[in-house]
Amino acid sequence: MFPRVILNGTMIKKSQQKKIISPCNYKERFFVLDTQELKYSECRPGKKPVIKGCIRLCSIKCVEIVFTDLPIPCSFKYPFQVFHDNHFLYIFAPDNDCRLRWVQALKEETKNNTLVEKYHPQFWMGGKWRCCHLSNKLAKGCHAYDPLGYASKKPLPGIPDAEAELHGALQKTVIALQNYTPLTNKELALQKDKVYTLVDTFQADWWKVQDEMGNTGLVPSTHVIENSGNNFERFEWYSKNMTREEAEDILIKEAKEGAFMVRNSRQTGVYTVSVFTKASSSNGEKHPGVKHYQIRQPKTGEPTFYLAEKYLFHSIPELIHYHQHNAAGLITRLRHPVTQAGGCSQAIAGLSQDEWEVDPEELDFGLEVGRGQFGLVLQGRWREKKVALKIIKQECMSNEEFKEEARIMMRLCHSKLVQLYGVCTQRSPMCLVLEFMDNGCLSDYLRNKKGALSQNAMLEMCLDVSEGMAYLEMSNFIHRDLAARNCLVSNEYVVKLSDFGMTRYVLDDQYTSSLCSKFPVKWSAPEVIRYCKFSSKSDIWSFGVLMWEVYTEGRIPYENRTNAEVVESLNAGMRLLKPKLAPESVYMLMEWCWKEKPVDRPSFALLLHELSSLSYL
Ligand code: 4IP
Repeated sequence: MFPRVILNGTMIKKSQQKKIISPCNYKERFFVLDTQELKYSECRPGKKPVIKGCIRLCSIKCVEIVFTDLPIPCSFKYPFQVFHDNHFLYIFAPDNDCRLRWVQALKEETKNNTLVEKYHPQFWMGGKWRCCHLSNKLAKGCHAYDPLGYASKKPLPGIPDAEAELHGALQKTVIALQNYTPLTNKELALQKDKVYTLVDTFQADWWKVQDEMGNTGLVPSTHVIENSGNNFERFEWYSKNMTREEAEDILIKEAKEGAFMVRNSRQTGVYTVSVFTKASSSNGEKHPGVKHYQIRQPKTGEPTFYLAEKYLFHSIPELIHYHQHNAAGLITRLRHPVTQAGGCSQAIAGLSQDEWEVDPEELDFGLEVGRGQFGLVLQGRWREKKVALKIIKQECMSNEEFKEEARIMMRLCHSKLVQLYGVCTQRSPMCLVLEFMDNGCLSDYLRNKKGALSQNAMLEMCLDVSEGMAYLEMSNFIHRDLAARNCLVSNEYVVKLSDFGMTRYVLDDQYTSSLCSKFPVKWSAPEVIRYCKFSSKSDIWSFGVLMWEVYTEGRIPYENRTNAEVVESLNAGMRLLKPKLAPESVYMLMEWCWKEKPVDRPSFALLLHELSSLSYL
């Protein structure tokens, strides 16, 4: 009997890395599932498709969705796994419906096989399972496998009709008004200003939403708002009926660098961002003024918005959120939202001052554990917790600006980031309350452990940092000073990022101007040295240097060379040499980070996946 075709379509697959030397790559393939096999081919225009792989259905032991907390490094974002013949094939579908169709059909066709009882719901990465942390790829799974699964209990839906497609097109989205940390596994994390697809509103208080990675879950309906295009009243930066002249009056009165508002433009359906800067220049002379930027939409019909053409967003709140952190083409970052009645909005929506202000009575100050850019770091206690207390010397930091930012930084929460618990501003000098890291800074740690670090340990350090950076990249947050000295090592030897974004508040010109001695030229991308152009791609450059620091066990890059000499050799296309301990494959990643053009460098999401695959070496 001839096999019957059940499903076919284009998806992306990750190489299965069957051999130690297999590369980690993502390839677009045309998949065909029939009653006997799952085949995938390479399709090239005008040429016959070439079959690249074929899996007999009888060898399949598990098919399931992959849950992930990491960004996906290819353009299709909905992963599922096919475990067969002791190999794991990860396939990425373009949308969740497509993924469910494939998982459901494959489960149906394999339900009578000898299947696993338990499977791994997350990826195999960095030499371990992200779900249970076991380091044996063939270790028994950690979650009960359901061979039928929810979807396969129902018959396959028919081909969507025209009306259904129309409903799809009208699918509603919501915007998160504030962050939300799930308390049960039925819930989903929300990130302020991100857009989510609304799946269900069957309960008034809990709505089911889906994030861009395809994960669904319940969220409090009070934390989201319908993204109906012009529903911005609840945002502190929106002043609906403000004219250009009124906006100028209010912002000039406010006279704060980066004070801004979003208002309706005279053109119906168009919005304008008005922002005050002390540095607008006319005839070469600098003087304070208000700049007006229209929020534009590309003419492709896509629901995207931009102020600077390169930075596109799905919603206006997302766009504003991004430019609150990055000037990215604007004259200044949007620093202070100004309300309709004038006056900078005090609290970020939903977060009261109490949530980030630490009561000085609750702090116990202990011994000095270090000295940083901003002053002393002490060991301390806060609410029964061992903490690090960073005492900020007044002359070192622009306090007012930092207080605003601290609230944003407190929302950045990831296992590879040193957590900021709060800020104590009621005493002088101000102090930051941070997670305590027993093993100090990474550069010292590397030097102390010289000769004793295994290849795995070094790779693990790079993976930790790239995970933290992938999270910052996803949160549109630029580190600006990534280096081993700004990473800390926990008592469990986990490396975490610290001091992210802090250089913006340093008042020492020697540190902030690329021409001066304290500027970290040796860690900086060429576009940062030349034009102070920071981005996630300039962070990538610094990450390459950090990898170099790890594999040289804490050596100073370009030892014995001055900043000027370093700039000269970079301009001549020279790069740091391969550290003796770095395998060729690791050095190739460093070189990738040091590509002259930022676009040629990888994203952190991609780098993280590349690094993970190296743990086979
Ligand atoms: C190949 O990399 C392709 O990704 C293969 O996928 C993959 O085979 C190979 O993995 C990997 O080495 P190059 O194209 O750079 O050689 P495809 O066959 O779809 O092109 P899988 O087994 O994943 O299909 P290994 O593990 O077979 O080496």
